[in-house]
Amino acid sequence: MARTALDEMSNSGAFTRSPSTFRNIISREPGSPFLPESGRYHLYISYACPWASRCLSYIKLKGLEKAISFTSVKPKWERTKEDDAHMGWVFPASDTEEADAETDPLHGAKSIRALYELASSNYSGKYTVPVLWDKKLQTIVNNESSEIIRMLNSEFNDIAENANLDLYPEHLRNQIDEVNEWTYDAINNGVYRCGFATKQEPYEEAVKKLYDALDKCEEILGKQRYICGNSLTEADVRLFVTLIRFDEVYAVHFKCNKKQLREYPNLFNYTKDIFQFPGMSSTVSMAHIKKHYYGSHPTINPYGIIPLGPNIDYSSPHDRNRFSS
Ligand SMILES: N[C@@H](CCC(=O)N[C@@H](CS)C(=O)NCC(=O)O)C(=O)O
Repeated sequence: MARTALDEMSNSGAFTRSPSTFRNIISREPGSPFLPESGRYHLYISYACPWASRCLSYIKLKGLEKAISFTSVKPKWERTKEDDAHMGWVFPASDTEEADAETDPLHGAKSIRALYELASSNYSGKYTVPVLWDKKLQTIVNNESSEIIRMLNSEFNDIAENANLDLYPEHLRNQIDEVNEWTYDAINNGVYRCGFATKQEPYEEAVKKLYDALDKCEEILGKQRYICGNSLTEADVRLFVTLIRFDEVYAVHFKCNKKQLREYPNLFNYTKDIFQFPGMSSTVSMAHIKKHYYGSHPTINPYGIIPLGPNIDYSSPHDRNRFSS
């Protein structure tokens, strides 16, 4: 049976995310089957999805828009086939049906599921975004955002407009890896573990871990501009995609309401700072984000009502210039 994240609940009531399956690597190494050629790859995203938004952020930050095309699906999950009950990401029927969503320019596919079925006849995992598609070999290169961003950072520098921006510099690698480990577990995936828990205990465990980690970030960000020092790194992009969704969605939909993000002065200003980094605001569609979460998880929000607030203006002034960068 076709699965979604809503099926990844253990008997203990805890949400357990399964690993991604397409794990090919684009590399500049001679002889690599996936060379970083301009125009060869296409990134399928949903503006709603934090993992896909990481990848889109890299396209914008590295200046790869001319080299790598991208398409966003519609925000709300729909039936992906008439003859089964699977709900997932679908493309609009026309480019005018939904703002910021487009038809599939490569195959005219109806759904992300259809792309996985084109790439593999016996795929049995979830039909997730992001999907990095190879137009040359007609297959999925990789569907794991943490790996896609590494490739976008380092392998396309011959064609990237901002080749000098290195978000995973050699001297910070250990620190970035260490921060990623606890922020992924407690924050990026942590909000899902709060929201998708079906029993009180795993929910409380996830909430505790989440707020301990947010408190830790708040403290670090009281001393420096970014999470690994005074320059923007991969660890910031990874944190940002969750923080920008926090008050508008996770605080309500995923019951992460012990504290709102805007009650943390450093974290809140930091989120604004990254939002205002050139290119970043174009990766955020709050309309898609809200439509997706509130509309696609009927077990959590059966009537699909979208709360009207809080409508935070992330382009308003922040105080992060007090640190050098
Ligand atoms: N490990 C993946 C996770 C991607 C993921 O979970 N994407 C969600 C959207 S936020 C998805 O497409 N879910 C589809 C489903 O659960 O059926 C990554 O980081 O790339």
